[in-house]
Amino acid sequence: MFIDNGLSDIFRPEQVLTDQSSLEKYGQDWSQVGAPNPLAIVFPESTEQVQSLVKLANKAPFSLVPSGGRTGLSGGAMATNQEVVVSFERMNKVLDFNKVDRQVHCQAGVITQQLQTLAADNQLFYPVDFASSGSSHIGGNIATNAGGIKVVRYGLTRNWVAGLTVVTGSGEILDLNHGLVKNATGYDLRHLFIGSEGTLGFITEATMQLTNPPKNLSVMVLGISDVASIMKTFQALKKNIEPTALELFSSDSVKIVCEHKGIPRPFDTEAPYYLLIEFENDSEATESLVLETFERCSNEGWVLDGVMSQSEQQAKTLWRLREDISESISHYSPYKNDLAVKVSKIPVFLERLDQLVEEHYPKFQVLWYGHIGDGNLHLNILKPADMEHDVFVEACNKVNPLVFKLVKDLDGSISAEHGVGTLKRDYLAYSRSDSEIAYMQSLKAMFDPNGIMNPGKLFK
Ligand code: S2G
Ligand code: ZN
Repeated sequence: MFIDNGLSDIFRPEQVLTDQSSLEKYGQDWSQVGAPNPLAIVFPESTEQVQSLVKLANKAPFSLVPSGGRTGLSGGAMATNQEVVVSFERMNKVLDFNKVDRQVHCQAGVITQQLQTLAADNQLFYPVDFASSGSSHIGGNIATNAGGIKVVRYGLTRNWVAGLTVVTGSGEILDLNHGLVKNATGYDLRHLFIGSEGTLGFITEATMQLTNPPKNLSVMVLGISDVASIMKTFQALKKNIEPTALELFSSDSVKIVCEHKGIPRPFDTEAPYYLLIEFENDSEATESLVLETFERCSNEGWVLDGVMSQSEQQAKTLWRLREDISESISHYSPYKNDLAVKVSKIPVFLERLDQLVEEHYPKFQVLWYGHIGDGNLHLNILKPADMEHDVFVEACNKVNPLVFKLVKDLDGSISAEHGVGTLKRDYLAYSRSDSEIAYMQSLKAMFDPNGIMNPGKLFK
């Protein structure tokens, strides 16, 4: 039975949903870890309404789970314990676009692709992009510091947040940095909320920075002969071009995507690994440099074959080999690792991970793909069709300590871009020291003294 808890004093009836299908839809994210069990879903229309809700939640009390596009993969937007889910679907307005500052001031519920299109319509570019950009919200991208496929050239969401309006867990509205390029007036609180996964308060509005679009992009896909040749080829290319994207994917990923999506293989040669390089093909000189490098890498035996896009359409089709992996493997209910090490440590990381996977995942199909240019690898273990999901997850969890120990030994991160949520919460110590975790918990207590903000995420 739904207890109003005072929500009707803040929201109109159509802004509060309690029907079973809405509770299920809004009470989970793409991680689907645990069963959605929220108390209600509310749809605020302003920062002030979010503030009234937070004040009420501190009094009632009840917990709050922020909900954007719900494309998260670590359980950050799951509501499994009678929390009130706060969806930003109704806060989806662009509030201002300033051509001089090249900034967009928008509400948190603006879809990432909407921002990308607004930028393009004004001959500008919003450079954070990933497969889920058609449904993810800017607010959620900021709360998880989303990365994606252009990080190697443009950095993460954090680099593009010029200002934030937040409501803290104690119900205070903070207007942070006001879009300023320079502002040396103490701690930059904006950067605490970026990547906070809704545990400190709500992001209700953002001022996003835009930039000049890249020119004349070409995409090259290379078949790579073995793990050691991946970074040798990458280094050889990096000497001559500043890629806008550098992605790795394994042979099985190509097979599954081409079969699932009915798209052509990049070339006939089968290779164990593939590198996708996107770059600004802005002159004949650049093109011939790239082709010379391709020749040299082939002569070294690092590259087995390759193709360079001759049109925008062909570039898009080559990108699908990488961008369609996630969706093409979802029916295998993959066990996802999202690991990162410094780029200089990728060779030793891949080599030692390869041995570890061989030894400990023998019967499982393992897909390697990810943003190798940022040192970020998504190691996805596919569930055998005849294996119970829980048994499979259990078997994968068992290997985590070995995988995370390897990452820790290399000063890497057990969650490069998907966040901690609940899935990586118990492994935080592999990437953060006890003192760091203690400081983070003190910050959480300061911004959210009653612990109503997204409880159980990041920390127990
Ligand atoms: C990617 C998307 C989610 C996943 O493809 O880069 O971040 O791991 C991922 O499938
Ligand atoms: Zn990724």
